[in-house]
Amino acid sequence: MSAPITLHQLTEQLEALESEAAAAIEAAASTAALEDLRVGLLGKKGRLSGVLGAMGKLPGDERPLVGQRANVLKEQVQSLLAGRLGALETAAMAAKIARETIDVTAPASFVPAGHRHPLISTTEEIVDIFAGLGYRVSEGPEIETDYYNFTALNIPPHHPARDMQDTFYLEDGRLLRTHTSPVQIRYLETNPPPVRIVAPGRVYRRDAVDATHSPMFHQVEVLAIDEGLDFSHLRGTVMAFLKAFFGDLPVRFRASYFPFTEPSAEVDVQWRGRWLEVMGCGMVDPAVLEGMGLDPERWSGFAAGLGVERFCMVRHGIDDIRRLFTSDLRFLEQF
Ligand code: 2U9
Repeated sequence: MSAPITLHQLTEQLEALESEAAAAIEAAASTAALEDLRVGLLGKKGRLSGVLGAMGKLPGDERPLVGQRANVLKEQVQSLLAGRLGALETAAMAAKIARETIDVTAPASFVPAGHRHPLISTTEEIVDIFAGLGYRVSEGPEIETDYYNFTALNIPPHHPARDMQDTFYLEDGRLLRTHTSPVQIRYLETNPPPVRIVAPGRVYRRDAVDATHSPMFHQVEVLAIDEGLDFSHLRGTVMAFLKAFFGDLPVRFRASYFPFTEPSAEVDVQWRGRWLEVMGCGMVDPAVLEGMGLDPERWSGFAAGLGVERFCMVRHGIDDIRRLFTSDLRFLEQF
């Protein structure tokens, strides 16, 4: 049997426990380590319980001395644990705040913004001018029937005028529209005059590619139908539009021919000392109005058409239409 424990020994154990606990708590690096320490010191099977268990073997009058000392120690350890826990939590929060700090003076990461293609911005500019004159915008399909692209526009099958606008045909007889005029025919089917519309969009023609031709290009077409419209309204509208787009340049009208207008004209502007053809126009042919069920004695109208590429090239001094379709960013980034 081992020697009975003495008051002196237990007091020494409590003192050792006190100094070891203080050092260990101060050194604990995490809340988990701190919890392990708490269980090891104050838990049911912890060191303090060990001392208290041994206390039962002391003479009765010595036990309260050890008990009081043990209680004081327990409170000390609890307050050291709480203090260290608080310090660890404060440090963790400070580290988190430091980690998540946003430097509002740091340079932004580069996001390429992009911008409209010059053909799109030119189209928008043209359409905006007509919107300011009271025109609505109408769009339609790029694959059309023969009726909407040709027949309704006074170009019957086998008419030589079809050669002016040869196009690409699908096997079912439909075709890629050669102008945006079919949009206007479709609009007239469901909207009675008075009508004022612009029709922007892609069109296709069987043309060989060179610096000024492309088998696909963009048009804006204009149509106004009302009572009492005559050539002076057409001329006034075209002049107002050209002035808004190009500024105050000399403009001339030359007599021309289109199957769907009579009379017809081509419009030139004087640009850097040269006459440039920029638009075609005319009074809507009475045969086209009649085909739409409109009485030409009551209704008259004017129409005009332009190629967006031409306007874009003149505006920006672009020498070759192919530059607009090759998607070379070194070129496009200039606009
Ligand atoms: C309807 C009736 C008539 C549209 C018109 C032009 C004149 C014209 C060309 C300009 C350059 C096409 O892009 S281009 O090659 N367009 O000259 N277009 S009158 O006439 C219409 C349209 C719709 C119902």
